[in-house]
Amino acid sequence: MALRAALRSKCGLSGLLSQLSSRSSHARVCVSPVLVAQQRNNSTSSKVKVEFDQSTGVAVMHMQSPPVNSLSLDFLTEFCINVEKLEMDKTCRGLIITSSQPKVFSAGLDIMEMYGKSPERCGEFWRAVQEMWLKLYSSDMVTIAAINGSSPAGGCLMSLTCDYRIMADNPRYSIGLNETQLGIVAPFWFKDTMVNTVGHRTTELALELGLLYSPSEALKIGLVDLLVPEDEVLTTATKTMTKWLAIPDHARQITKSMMRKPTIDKLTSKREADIQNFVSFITKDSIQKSLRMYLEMLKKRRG
Ligand code: CO8
Repeated sequence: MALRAALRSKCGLSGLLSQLSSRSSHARVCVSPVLVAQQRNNSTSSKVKVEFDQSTGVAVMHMQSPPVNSLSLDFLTEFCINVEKLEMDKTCRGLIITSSQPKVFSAGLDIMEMYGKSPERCGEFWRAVQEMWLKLYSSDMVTIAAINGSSPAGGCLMSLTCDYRIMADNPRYSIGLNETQLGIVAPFWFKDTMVNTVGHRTTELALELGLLYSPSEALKIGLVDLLVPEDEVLTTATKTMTKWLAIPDHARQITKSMMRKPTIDKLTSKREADIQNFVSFITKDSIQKSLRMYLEMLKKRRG
């Protein structure tokens, strides 16, 4: 609950984290600073596991929320806390995001968070989705998505916020913003992130048709940057990270900000209105009906 309250409050996670780090400052007097940093950033919460290698400055975040790493409010809260912790630790320069679940990177937003929930709860959920996007899209760290499974909708969005995307070359996997297939509409900042990656026309087709691309199709349109055999996704991400970290941080960070700031500012300035839009859209009877049908289709497909 304290974590969720932090997400809602004005000073947000930074406030909570600075409280936490000031609480632990006594411990640092008698313990090696390297050990403290490692302890601080190697964490296993129930849905996210972080391994931080102090010697390389690279953290690997494993999403481990069965069965499909869907982005629930609890998941997003833990995820954001962990990203912010790494962001605040200036010895952490790179973040690789991957999945511990077989066959799935992330199934996107948890549909159960949008179905049959109160407007207040929907608003809280949407703020957490925005927070995840803002944290990742504006991160000073080099971020690489090691996409070792399917990555529809919000999973694709999470990948798109990264600086580089490496996907498993397995034709059974797919990636894309398929919202229209659920009868819902990707908001403007999902659209903007996709446009910034693959261009306007490709995004228009992709979003209107709710297209899910195979890895080779995704590579062709630039939705991912590299395909590798499934068992090489993480090692390739680690090698790629070394290349990116050879660029001086300040130059890369300023360049990243120059490319992304207008898109980030657009959501920041319209954040409350975007939450209101989401809540009034998602709670409509017709949209709830579409979501119910989609959930039933998912279950039937399984059976
Ligand atoms: N949320 C909640 N539960 C899910 C989700 C999800 N996104 N995806 C799958 N599940 C559930 C399934 O219902 C199933 O549950 P159960 O075990 O109770 O039957 C379980 O997870 C396992 O699913 P599968 O058997 O389908 O697993 P597979 O390994 O065969 O397939 C896939 C994995 C490919 C990820 C597949 O589950 C799938 O396609 N899922 C749907 C993905 C999807 O369409 N996500 C869209 C979410 S919407 C979004 O992210 C952006 C919304 C923007 C909102 C804008 C509004 C204005």
